[in-house]
Amino acid sequence: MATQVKEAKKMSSKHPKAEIKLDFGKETYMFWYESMVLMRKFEEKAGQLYGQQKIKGFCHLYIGQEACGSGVVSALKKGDKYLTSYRDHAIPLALGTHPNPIMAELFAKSTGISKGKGGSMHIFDKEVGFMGGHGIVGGQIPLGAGIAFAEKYNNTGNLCVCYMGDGAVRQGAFHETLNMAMLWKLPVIFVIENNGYAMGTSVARTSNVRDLYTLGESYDIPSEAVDGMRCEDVHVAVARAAERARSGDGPTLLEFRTYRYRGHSMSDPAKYRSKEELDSYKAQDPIEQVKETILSKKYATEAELEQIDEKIKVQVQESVDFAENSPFPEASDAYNDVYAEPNYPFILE
Ligand SMILES: Cc1ncc(C[n+]2csc(CCOP(=O)(O)OP(=O)(O)O)c2C)c(N)n1
Ligand SMILES: [Mg+2]
Repeated sequence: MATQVKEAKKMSSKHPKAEIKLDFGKETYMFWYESMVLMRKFEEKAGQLYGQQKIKGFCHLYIGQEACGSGVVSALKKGDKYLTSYRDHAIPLALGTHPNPIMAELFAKSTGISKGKGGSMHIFDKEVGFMGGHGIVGGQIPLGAGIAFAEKYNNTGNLCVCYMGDGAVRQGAFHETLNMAMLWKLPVIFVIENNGYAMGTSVARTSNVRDLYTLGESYDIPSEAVDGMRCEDVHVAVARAAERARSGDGPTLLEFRTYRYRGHSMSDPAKYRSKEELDSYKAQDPIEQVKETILSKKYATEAELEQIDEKIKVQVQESVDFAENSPFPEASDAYNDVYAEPNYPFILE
């Protein structure tokens, strides 16, 4: 993949790249490390609990893709909005959502972030700007442009990052949204997390267009491929896109080349790919890459990183205890928080 990224790394000459200096300090590296270890340990635990049938229904893990979350969050600011697909537990953790209500949501408990009524695919935390958690492939793409439209209309200076998988780019909604977003110069960053597969179907089997970032160029959107296993590359590309969005130049499309170590969901044994392929990505593990830099730059010692790991392990276990000890929602709660409430705030206020 590394060579694939290198070959693909270009942007149309109509949209020259702004210079962004690669100058990350201790604080950024420690943020990347802590947030990615939290995502990884949280989801490894969720996977285990799924096996024990404590967590039921759908459960799609982000393990392997963590740099695509942390590298974006470090490049943006409070007030910016985020949307993604059903692979949605990890990004809010990087944004600062407490692990307890996310774990409780996976357990379908009333203390969950969506009151136990959404489950794994519907994590939502307005406080940190995380606008879901969407189960319909590509469904969040027009919503992301809509949010960006609202930010522009209200002159907030905020932008919206809209994540999607490689499978979602074959949806009509993707193309319609890209066209309008560029026409209206909306402050949106479209992020394709190209992990090589849509369920069991590889990118190569879905279209002749395999360099997915080139799809943005059809709509005159500045577009590029990024090594999604490296926080540094992700951060720089997003910082550049954010500058463009905030200065009124409109959207950017970024294709993060990444990989999920686990199957599509918990019910997928992932027999469509080889062990060699998986191992080649594990050798580029984003957490290990960041750890190596932290140690080589002496931002922390091995022992200090182990202490962070231990602290996070305890935090994850606390989230499990919190979820276990919480009640399920009352049956009558099924009638609450339904769109058709007479005082639905967005309509009446
Ligand atoms: C409109 C729609 N069609 C089909 C599905 C079933 N489905 C769920 S996930 C998925 C694959 C999507 O893959 P991709 O966009 O690459 O995201 P990834 O799972 O790799 O993150 C499909 C086809 C769905 N949820 N919505
Ligand atoms: Mg995919």
